Amino acid sequence: MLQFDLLATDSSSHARRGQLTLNHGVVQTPIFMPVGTYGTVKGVMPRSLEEMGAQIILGNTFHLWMRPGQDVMSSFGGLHAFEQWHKPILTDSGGFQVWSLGDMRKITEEGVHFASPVNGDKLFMSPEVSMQIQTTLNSDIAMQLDECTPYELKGHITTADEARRSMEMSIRWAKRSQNEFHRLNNPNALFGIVQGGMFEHLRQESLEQLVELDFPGYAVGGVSVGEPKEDMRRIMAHTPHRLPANKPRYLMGVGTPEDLVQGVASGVDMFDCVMPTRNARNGTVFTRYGDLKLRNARHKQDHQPLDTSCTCHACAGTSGVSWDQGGRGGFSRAYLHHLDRCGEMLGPMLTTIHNLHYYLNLMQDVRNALDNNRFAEFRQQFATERARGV
Ligand code: PRF
Ligand code: ZN
Repeated sequence: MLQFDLLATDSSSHARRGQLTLNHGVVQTPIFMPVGTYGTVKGVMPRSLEEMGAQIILGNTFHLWMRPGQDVMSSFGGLHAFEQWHKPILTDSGGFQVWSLGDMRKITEEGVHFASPVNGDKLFMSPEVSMQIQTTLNSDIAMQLDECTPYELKGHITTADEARRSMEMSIRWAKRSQNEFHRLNNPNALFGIVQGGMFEHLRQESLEQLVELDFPGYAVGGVSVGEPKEDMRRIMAHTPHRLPANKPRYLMGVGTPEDLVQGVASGVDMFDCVMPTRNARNGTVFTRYGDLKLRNARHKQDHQPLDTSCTCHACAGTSGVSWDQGGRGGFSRAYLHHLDRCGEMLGPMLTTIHNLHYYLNLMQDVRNALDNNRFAEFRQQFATERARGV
């Protein structure tokens, strides 16, 4: 089941404020979804995710199929009980992950043949298999199996002909995914995925054919796959707002804070990206005033928190009052720099909490701006503050 209610629309852009009701709860949109590939948002306890205001997280069909496998997932009745997260979950279909295997796989009309990266076993992923696994996982939102059209392969930039063939196969896989999803009586919601590479006319064809299949929600895939930023912006400006207004729109694997705000303005309701969690583990931190490289020696003696305006547990400690608002501050840049130098696990745990809090809070600010009819003003201020520098 899925219900989507549009609460407000912005007059200066395609931005919308909405509410998504799923089997495991209600999600306020626009929303960022933390990535939990292996059934864990790396280094973060579910209770911390809740504290940060996470409403829905991602899981990965491909990874959970490799390990622990379908039998274990089935014995738990799905992913929620297994990973102890009781709010909504969206699972990606495996299309993108299989694609990332490179030379280890062979894609045919029937599906994808590949060797397990875990033990070398010969495996086969088809739209039907993906739906069977996602049904076992009991995710609130399942994704169709698609082929993520690459931007370039070994120096060759994908042509319109190649992008068309790939997009047309994804449409056939959308139908097969939908048939299998219904055959299995899956009680959740299945999203279709628009492909078409960097070509607007192919994106248009893809979305029209998917809309005919009447999915309860739609994703835009095949962006942020190594293309120049201007290509990504071009597709973002073209596709999302052309999808049905009464259904949720999800931009897959995007992006920076600026991309998210741009995405909202383009009419996107849902985002996921490994950037906040992965960058946290590499010592790159997002703040209101720009990005901060924790490994830089200039932080060695800095007593300020990562983000002086932030109320996360890392920046504000248990008080929840930011440094700028007169709080005593939480963990200092100096301390986090030290933890990183020593390879201590608390370091990435705290930077991950901060980065996710930043992304989730950014979307909360976006929702507040939309509720109060001042999204244009918000965008301006956001851009100015982010450009200031930490
Ligand atoms: N397809 C699927 N998952 C994805 C993508 C896609 O195109 C992307 C592209 N950015 C991220 N994750 N199934
Ligand atoms: Zn913080």
